[in-house]
Amino acid sequence: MNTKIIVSLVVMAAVAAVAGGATVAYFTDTESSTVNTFAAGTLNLGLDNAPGVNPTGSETATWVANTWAPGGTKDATLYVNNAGTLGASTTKISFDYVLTDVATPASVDAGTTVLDNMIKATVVKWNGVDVASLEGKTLAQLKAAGITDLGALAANTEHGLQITWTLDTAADNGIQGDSVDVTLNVALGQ
Ligand SMILES: [Ca+2]
Ligand SMILES: [Ca+2]
Repeated sequence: MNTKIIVSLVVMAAVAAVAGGATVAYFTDTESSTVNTFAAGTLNLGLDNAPGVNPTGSETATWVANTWAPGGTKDATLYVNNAGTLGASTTKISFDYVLTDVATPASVDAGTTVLDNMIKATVVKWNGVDVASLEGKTLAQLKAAGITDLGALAANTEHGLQITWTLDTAADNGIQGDSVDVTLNVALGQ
């Protein structure tokens, strides 16, 4: 290739570059996606002895029976409320208690039964449906059973946990004057 041809090619390339730069003028348009926000929801459990009050905290004294005798019953419903904005996939309950087992007075007939074996949950209903795995269990058996999952609880929803406690007619003088302080723990899980 001689010098003239090389010079001509360089000139042509330069002309092409100028011409090309002059002709690139495409339309464009730009938009933005804004206000993309992220906020955490809430999972807020509440318990109450009355329905429909949208509780958010704990409750006391749902089931109270004093001066109980064999055959006695106590029926009440604890209302379990998901006051949050997120649905719960699990509603887990467990029972615990402190037993005060006093000596039967010498002035009455002797006995051998113990109160936590004599108190039974004869009816257990969650949202009106029997919880077969818990019904008929004594307090001692309920504690030993550990955690029971009652299932989902949607946001802004309340279900009743009805329990009828019965003092077994098999109870004897061994429980006279004894008492038990029961705690029912309820936990919502996402
Ligand atoms: Ca709460
Ligand atoms: Ca006793």
